[in-house]
Amino acid sequence: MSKRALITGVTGQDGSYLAELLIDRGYQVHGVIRRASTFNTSRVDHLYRDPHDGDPSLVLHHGEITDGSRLTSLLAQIRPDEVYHLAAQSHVRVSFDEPVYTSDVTGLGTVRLLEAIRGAGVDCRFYQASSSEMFGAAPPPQSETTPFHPRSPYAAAKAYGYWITRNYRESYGLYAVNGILFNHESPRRGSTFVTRKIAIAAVRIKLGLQDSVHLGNLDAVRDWGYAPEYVEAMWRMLQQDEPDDYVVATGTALSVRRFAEYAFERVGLDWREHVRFDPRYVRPTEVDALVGDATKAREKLGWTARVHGRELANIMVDAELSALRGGLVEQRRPSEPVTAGVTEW
Ligand code: NAP
Ligand code: G4F
Repeated sequence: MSKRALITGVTGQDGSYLAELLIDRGYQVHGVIRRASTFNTSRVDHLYRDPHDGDPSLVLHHGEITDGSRLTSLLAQIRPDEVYHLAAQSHVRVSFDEPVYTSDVTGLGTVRLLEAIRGAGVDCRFYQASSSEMFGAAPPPQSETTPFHPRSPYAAAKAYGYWITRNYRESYGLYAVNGILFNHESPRRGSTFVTRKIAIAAVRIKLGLQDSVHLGNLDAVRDWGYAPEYVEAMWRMLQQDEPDDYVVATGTALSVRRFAEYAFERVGLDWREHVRFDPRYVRPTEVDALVGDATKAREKLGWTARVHGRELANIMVDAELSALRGGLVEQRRPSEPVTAGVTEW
């Protein structure tokens, strides 16, 4: 019998890489997707097999993280060995516009899923997608012992998710872990996160499809890693003898400005000629610097990051170039409104 894993947020960047990894390791993966009027499975379509051709390795179920009764019925039906809780309203800037919704999905979503596990009486291991954003104003380097100081509704919601996960571990003996992941990116990153926004813009400018890109705070420092490596760390956390919490990071500090420099250099351009400032992208409170100390993950999980700053920028720009040349990337400008009045952060 193959192991069964349940992934919430399977249609997201991390969910898609994690599904690939688990299927490669012989798991049957069950993914929760939201019903939408348009297709939202593009990141996992390549993993889908027609169920008429045999037992599928990826099974998708409709579900909403705000719907506790649905989560309980899914748990009871699937009875997974491992649950990876990745679903979230994951955009920090958007969380300032939608603080209550973000708290509901990103914060309370975690306790709904934990209660569903208890309610369905399933014996499984649980991974919570915690975030370096929880450290917020705490100065780097940040490790598992650094106190949290959240600087956004998103970060406050993730801090709740972190503590409720620990509480279920301590109260009920659930094998529940927090992966405190620092920023990780890839060609599958949502196009409104800054690295992907920059990579898309650099390529489109190079190809003459747009002239400039508008950004906010260029001084912010992040520790950017490569998403496929980070899902390996998630899996390792659930294979240990005892549940624990881990920081996952590269340890390399890079500013937004420097990332833009690398991305534009990759296509032979000078970022200073194309990047414009737009105050709309400045946040009410900013997280100035996140740089992780992943010593514990290295020592206990045997995990270290291999891809760092410039190489990551190259991977993302190269992917954008080949996708655009292959006609796979949408043509609209990433920094302009999708529909009138809605800012694409
Ligand atoms: P992402 O690309 O934004 O994916 C988020 C996923 O959650 C998507 O599948 C989305 O579905 C789903 N989702 C959102 N709201 C939902 C709801 N109400 N019910 C059910 N599903 C819902 O995020 P990611 O970058 O893969 O990150 C995965 C997780 O790790 C998130 O919890 C994020 O907060 C956390 N995290 C990410 C990073 C990072 O740097 N990437 C770092 C630390 C922590 P749709 O496709 O339908 O929108
Ligand atoms: O790419 P970002 O939107 O990522 P942010 O806010 O660091 O959050 C991401 O990483 C977290 C882990 O630390 C995750 F938990 C979270 O889910 C998400 O994946 O912004 C990075 C930095 C910020 O300082 C922002 O102010 O880039 C700055 N920035 C400057 N101009 C911009 C822009 N960010 C965006 N999204 N768009 C801009 O135009």
